[in-house]
Amino acid sequence: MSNNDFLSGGFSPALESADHFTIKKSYDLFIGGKWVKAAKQIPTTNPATGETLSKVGLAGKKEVNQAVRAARKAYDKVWSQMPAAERGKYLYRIARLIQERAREFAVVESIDGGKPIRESRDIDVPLAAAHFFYHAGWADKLNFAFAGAKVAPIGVVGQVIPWNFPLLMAAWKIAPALACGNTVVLKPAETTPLTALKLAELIEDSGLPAGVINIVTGAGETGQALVEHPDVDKVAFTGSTTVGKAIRRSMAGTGKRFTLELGGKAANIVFEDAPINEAVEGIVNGIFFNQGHVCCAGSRLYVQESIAKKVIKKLQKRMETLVVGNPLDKNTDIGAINSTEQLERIKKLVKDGKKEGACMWQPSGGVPRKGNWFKPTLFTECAQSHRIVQEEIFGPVLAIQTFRTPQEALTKANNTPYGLSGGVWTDKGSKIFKMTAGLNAGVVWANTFNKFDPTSPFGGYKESGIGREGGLQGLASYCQISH
Ligand code: TAP
Repeated sequence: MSNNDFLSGGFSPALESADHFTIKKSYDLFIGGKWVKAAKQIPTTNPATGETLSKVGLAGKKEVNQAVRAARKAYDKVWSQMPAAERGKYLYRIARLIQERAREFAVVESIDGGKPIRESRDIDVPLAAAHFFYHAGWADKLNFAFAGAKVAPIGVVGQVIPWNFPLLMAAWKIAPALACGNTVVLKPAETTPLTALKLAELIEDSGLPAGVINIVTGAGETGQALVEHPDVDKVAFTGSTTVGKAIRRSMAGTGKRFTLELGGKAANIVFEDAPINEAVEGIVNGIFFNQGHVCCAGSRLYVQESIAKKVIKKLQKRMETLVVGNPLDKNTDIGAINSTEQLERIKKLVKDGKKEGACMWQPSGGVPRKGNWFKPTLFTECAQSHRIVQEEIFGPVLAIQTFRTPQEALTKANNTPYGLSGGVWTDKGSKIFKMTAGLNAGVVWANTFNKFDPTSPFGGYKESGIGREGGLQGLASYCQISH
């Protein structure tokens, strides 16, 4: 596929170069500081072109067992015994190495996952480094974090992550675990293993003691073998609600600690007194960031009736300018859909939206010929009962409804099995307080959307999961705290 097969929205292509690093033909598993062959391998592809990028190990029960044993040994003999300040130094080193190799990580993330280079370069990679920096600082200050308490690590942590923020999710999980003195076995998602494997190479370079971080690639069964392993003391899972529920069931009665970060269906609420142009940018960022493959995406828009027509018109005008195309092109706003399975799921839900009577609109621009693409899409005339309003689509699809009073907005926004995030746009501070207090969501943004920071706890209510990651609350979930 040539660059001309992609669209650049009328701009000349501005491609990020991909010639400053190599992706190996195949990768083994990273266990106990060594590269270990798996009995089988699976391919990972570029969703923008369909080409196979590499083959990675498919870890089975045997390899998962080997990784957990390596993590246990490293925990008992090295990591839990090491002075906390020394542990912190390793985290700082990893953070700096991520910064040094930021361009490589950004490009690999975009090639393997489909996200626009502007996002991987400006959000995923800097935030991944920030998570290591932040938690490095806490490593020798845990007694101040939880003043008056006795703080101890938990042990071996099994971590399973999804494909929408592969490197960031790895950092988000590994950094606090290590800072608190635990060792980890991490399972990246099947469709996006490459940045986790690049991270394993970086970990080797950092001189981190063998077995402190183990990375086992594979499929759902690999994740299952990890979370069900009897010698794992804590499970940290980010993924779908369906799998999260199955994991929780499997852990019942085992005494394992766990945090589950699951799906979402956030309400983004725009009042008539909101700064409309900024709100439109916030709506676009809320739903089209990372192709809508975002757990906290603002996928339900509630607009006050008096301004609904105006907002929808401005939104459509803005959507006409969004460039769908080559993830490596700096002009691109919306990259490739992560996998053909996810593309099929989005198409199916959009079809159901039309069938149920909602009214679909898409901008006039095209999408590239090959690869997995879906145009930014909005639906009006939606009802609360529609599938596109109730279910997580995890794609660039927005369902719009109107409201008249703040109470109506709250009632509609809270009418969901999820409770991860939400947004409020208004000029009035009092309305912000009323709405943020009334929304059943773990994170609520006011006059902005999709802002992340390692100091800020993130997590959901109801079917969006249990526990928090980030900030002091996230740190607490990786420690045993006794008074
Ligand atoms: P899942 O299908 O649930 O997969 C997540 C991870 O779990 C993948 O690594 C997957 O492996 C693995 N897995 C699959 N079956 C498993 C099992 N039975 N036991 C243990 N692990 C298993 O989710 P996804 O489609 O990758 O990710 C999208 C979902 O993640 C969305 O619902 C999204 O909202 C949620 N998400 C939530 C958050 C937060 S913070 N709440 C953040 C990001 C994403 P394979 O890849 O090999 O299937």
